[in-house]
Amino acid sequence: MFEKLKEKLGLAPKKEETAIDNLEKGVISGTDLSTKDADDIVGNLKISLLEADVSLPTADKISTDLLQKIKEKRVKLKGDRSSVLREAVKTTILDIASLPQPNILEFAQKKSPYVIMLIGMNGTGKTTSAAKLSEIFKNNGFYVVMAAADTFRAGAIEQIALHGDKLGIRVVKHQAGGDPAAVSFDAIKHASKFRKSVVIIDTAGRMQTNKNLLEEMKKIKRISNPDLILLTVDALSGVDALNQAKLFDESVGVDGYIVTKIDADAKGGSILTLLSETKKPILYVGTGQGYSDLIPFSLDWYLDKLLA
Ligand SMILES: Nc1nc2c(ncn2[C@@H]2O[C@H](COP(=O)(O)OP(=O)(O)OP(=O)(O)O)[C@@H](O)[C@H]2O)c(=O)[nH]1
Ligand SMILES: [Mg+2]
Repeated sequence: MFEKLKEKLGLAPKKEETAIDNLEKGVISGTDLSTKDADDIVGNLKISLLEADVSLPTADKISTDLLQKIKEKRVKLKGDRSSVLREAVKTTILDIASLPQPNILEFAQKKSPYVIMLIGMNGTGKTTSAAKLSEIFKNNGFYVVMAAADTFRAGAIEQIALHGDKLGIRVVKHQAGGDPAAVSFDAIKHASKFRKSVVIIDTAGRMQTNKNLLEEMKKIKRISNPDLILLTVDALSGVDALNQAKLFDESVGVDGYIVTKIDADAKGGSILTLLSETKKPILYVGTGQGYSDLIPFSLDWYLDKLLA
């Protein structure tokens, strides 16, 4: 997914001139970079960020801060130009998007059962992420229970039950069409019998317009009182990622994100937008369809890929 944004940022080898080529040329020719040159270069970079699905306010902030840094570092740019420039882009984004990175394995050590509720739009990867998270907790010595609280979509209960069978993880389920809050309640009750346990609640996918499902989600929250509510966001959703984050945060409250499908051909900008505009952490990223394809997010890792 990183190639496109990298290319847009002018950091991938490319035939045509990039913003960074232009910047380097200004320095190589020995002339100081004029204010207009720097403005042009950063202006191009801003367009590139927008094309890579970064939101306007975030692209604005990155551009303004980067311009400032380029001006400050003009003399040093005469040395190792590319690395100085990369560093400037990196520190600009770090300043804007760094957040403390919560470690949920540590949180779960302190409370049992530790309850995680997964919410999100249809098809964003809730059920798959529930299975992947279960595997992580199981491998760390927790007794894990998945609550099949998507009683709405046909086949959803069977889908999560199948994951449970494959992983050897207990799935608490009721009938299709049943009350998802009651399923969650039963899963928590079951997990309470174990000393070090985690409950992962898989909920039904919601469209922005579906008021009933939004109400149902609030009820699950009320009854199960989750320790952590994670929103799954499909990396391919681009600029809509922010709308989804706002909608779910307003309706039920979101503690952080799992950004899924970053192995697909996404542009990657939604990650920066989510971090800089909602100031909520991305806990994990989904990198494929296998159970082990969920890795803890780190901004350094993301930027290393982006700026490699
Ligand atoms: N490539 C890739 N595919 C993923 C990833 N996460 C989920 N998927 C796939 O996306 C599809 C939808 O995933 P689900 O987990 O069923 O999504 P959901 O949010 O539970 O969907 P609904 O319950 O219908 O709302 C499945 O085919 C998953 O295998 C990921 O990180 N990478
Ligand atoms: Mg699902």
